[in-house]
Amino acid sequence: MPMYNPKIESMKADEIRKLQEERMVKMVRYAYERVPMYKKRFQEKGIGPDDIKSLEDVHKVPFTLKNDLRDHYPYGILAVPVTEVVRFHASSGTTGTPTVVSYTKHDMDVWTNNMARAYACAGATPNDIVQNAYGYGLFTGGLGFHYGAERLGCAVVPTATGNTKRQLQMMKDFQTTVLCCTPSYATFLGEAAKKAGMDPLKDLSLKVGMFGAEPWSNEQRKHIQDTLGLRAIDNYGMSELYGPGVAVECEHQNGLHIWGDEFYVETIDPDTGEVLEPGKKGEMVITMLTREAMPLLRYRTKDICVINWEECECGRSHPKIMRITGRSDDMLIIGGVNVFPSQIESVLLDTPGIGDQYQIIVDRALLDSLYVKVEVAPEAWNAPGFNKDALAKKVGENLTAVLTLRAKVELMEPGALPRTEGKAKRVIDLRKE
Ligand code: DLL
Repeated sequence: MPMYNPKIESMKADEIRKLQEERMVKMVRYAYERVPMYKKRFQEKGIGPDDIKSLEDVHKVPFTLKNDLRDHYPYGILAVPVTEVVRFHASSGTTGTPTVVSYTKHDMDVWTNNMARAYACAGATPNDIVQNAYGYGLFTGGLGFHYGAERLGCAVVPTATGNTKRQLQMMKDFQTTVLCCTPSYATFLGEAAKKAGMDPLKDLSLKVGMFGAEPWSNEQRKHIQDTLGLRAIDNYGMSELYGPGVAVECEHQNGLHIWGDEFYVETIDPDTGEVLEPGKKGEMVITMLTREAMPLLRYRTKDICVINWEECECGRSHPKIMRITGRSDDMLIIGGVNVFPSQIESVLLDTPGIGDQYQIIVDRALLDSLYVKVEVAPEAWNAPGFNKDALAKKVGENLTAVLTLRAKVELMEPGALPRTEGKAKRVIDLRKE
């Protein structure tokens, strides 16, 4: 498959390392000089930018955490005047405060190029018709996949998420060849097509699926490929790292190429912070090498994976990350939306009449919705005129407002949820195989 930028994509590993080293040294100085948080962190460690002379020194650089973004909400990590920002996106923080990310014109260009590379890597060409069923808005999926496809020269159909019937109709009528959405929505689309009497293998023209934003398995991949008749490609990214387009599989579907000229990737032991050898499973830590608006040094993604520097059959020598196998924190991804149990808890605690015992149930059958069982506070339960349905509706609305996710709420009598002697089991994730 032709590369979008062969000069960069076919660089050899040692050339990539050299470029990474030059860019890393520059980026550390840039962040130190422009972001007070970084200057403070370096000074606390008793080091300065001069101590980072090569990639061997990177382990000395302090980590950045999601909470740092929350603590500096909204503009604290900006390294440029806000007038140079051309785009903001935001994703869920671990509590109510969102994580804001910002982009200069240069950053938008890098992101869009990364996405164009991703499409070409997956096997898309300028002749393709791309149906983009990721959410448009603050979530980076919609606009990221949109502009990347345009840059490659494809025709984009910006359907966004939902409205499945219309989605399928357009896919058929427009003869869509590339589908972009979460793997769970791809599965749902396949089932919905069959229910509507369509034979996706005959009626649709799909060739490539650009799937990501949530964990998925090889079995799920096989099922989607067999149902929709396309090559299902894994796409990894996160809002803090521009959005999608950080790493993508090629036609060999054997690990995701992470663009080494833009991202310096390490894996660490999540407990000790110690850097691990390539090939050892650990938490992925990424430094963006040319980000202008919001430099992030050694950002702890909390995603668990393995790095592999072996050259791929496709001719790319950029490092690969093998499929994400989990997270080192408790973040859940429901229908592509990131949810922290702590956010759910704070909504429940803030709703008058609600007790302090709850359970979060996540199941594939519920697709993109959340199911919460929660006890009513005894005073409210016993109050004359207590209206259970009205309270359940209120809790559901509050959860949806904060999480941007449909929520089904079941109110329980005080004491009805099981008590455990140890840690309460708050999350029941029925999706885990
Ligand atoms: O999910 C960006 C994106 C959009 C990626 C569309 C791919 C496609 P966030 O909402 O910030 O950004 O969520 C980032 O989602 O830390 C992972 O835990 C998870 N994630 C993303 N892609 C994958 C994947 C977007 N391919 C968080 N496999 C990340 C497993 C993934 N987990």
